[in-house]
Amino acid sequence: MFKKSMVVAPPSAEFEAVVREPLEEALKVLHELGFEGVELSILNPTRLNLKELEGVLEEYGLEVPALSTGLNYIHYGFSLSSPSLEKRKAAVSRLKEFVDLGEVLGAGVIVGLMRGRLEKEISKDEAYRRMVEGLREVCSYAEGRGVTIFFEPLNRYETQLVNTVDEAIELWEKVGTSALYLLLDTFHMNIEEPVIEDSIIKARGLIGHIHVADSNRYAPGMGHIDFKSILDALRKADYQGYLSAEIIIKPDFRTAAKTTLETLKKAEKEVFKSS
Ligand code: LER
Ligand code: MN
Repeated sequence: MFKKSMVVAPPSAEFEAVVREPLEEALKVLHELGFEGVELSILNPTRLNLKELEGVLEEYGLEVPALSTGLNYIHYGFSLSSPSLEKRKAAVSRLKEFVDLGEVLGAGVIVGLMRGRLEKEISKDEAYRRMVEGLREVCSYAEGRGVTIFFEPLNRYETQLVNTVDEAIELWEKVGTSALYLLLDTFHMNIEEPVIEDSIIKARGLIGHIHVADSNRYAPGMGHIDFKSILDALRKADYQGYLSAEIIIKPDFRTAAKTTLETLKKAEKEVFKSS
């Protein structure tokens, strides 16, 4: 069985595939429904009231498997591959601040949108080189602190840098650090991978975190992804981490969260029964 979490962001977040409710209310609902964790999507980890956060996490018995960083790209343009030195530096130092928080909370740090997209001023090779350079610096900082970095292949409409599992494995080999793992997101995989299950098996041993969303990015169960087959592939790949729902909330938070859990639990039942 896999532990489950949901991505929760501040109500002001300009990203739609997250829960945007006041944190304490969101955690209360996740706890009541039976989630084991919460993935926190944060803008500035140094502005956080850590004591208060640790208090509510303890109150609702929730772990934090991962810290989601993409709002820093959406709101501020912080990007590892940016043509702007200032933006690249800001991305590296912000990711290091996330690593510091990850160390305290026992959470991995996601590099998804913060690798940036290809911008007009530079070539793809140059953008890629800068991304690798920034990633190496963040990973070496993370290694020293025992924190894991989760690199996420994203679909072609969100970036031109690393869209597929094959490309992510190639990047992993290039960066060459023990801190780096992959984050596979079923929404992106449904667009980019020829066969999602085969790609999961290919990434065996490298998968650090999973984002679940259905084909339309709504809750699992609201689209046409076969979660039984996906969870079976994750079982075969010996994946032990979280299934974290990064979904567009429809029709409302509680219903989306319940549908997520019901779909995943039903799929799990079938997968683990037959194993
Ligand atoms: C963006 O589409 C996404 O999947 C996020 O997890 C990236 O940070
Ligand atoms: Mn994702």
